[in-house]
Amino acid sequence: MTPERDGAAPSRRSRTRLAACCAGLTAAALLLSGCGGGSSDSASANAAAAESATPSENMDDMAGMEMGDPSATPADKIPDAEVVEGTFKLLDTRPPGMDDVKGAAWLAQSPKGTTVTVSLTGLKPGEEYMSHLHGRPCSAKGGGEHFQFDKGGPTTPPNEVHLMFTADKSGMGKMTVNNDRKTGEKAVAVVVHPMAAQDNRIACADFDF
Ligand SMILES: [Cu+2]
Repeated sequence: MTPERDGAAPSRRSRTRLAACCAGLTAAALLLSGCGGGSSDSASANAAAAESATPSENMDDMAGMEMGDPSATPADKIPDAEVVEGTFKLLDTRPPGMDDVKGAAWLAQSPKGTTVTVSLTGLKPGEEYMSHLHGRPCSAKGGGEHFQFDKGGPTTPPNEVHLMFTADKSGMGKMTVNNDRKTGEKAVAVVVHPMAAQDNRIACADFDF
């Protein structure tokens, strides 16, 4: 065997590993990209991707994409942070059975970055939900597009702020997520969606900047 061939084998293996990794990322991106684009094709692709992946596969796909830590300090309890708050209001795009959803969201900014907390009641027990920071007020198409730190960049964390959570037996859901960067006053709203149908915006909260 020549030295060149010895060198070629490991590089083939790493290419294979890279391809597998990217396929996983694509699936995760599909799953996450939901509410911004808004075509029904993407909604059914999201639903299909969610159904075809087991929970543990989803976790693998999303490694490195922070979407919430239930034990993190909530945004309204961060010391020395500037905190704004918003109250969730129901949107006309909500799915049936979501008329009792209520809650609040907090956005805290400090030298360490941004912390967002959402807290809701009236959700369907055991169902999964997704919240994002959005770039427009709730009155403008229910929050408009997702807020992005780098506009036109990746539609996944950490370039966007996503919170994924499951409602408990009483229909309550609460989640906190941290991001190293500060949103300034550009992330003006937070929207909550059913995980499996992210085009259906349930409720939106405007922050009181
Ligand atoms: Cu959203």
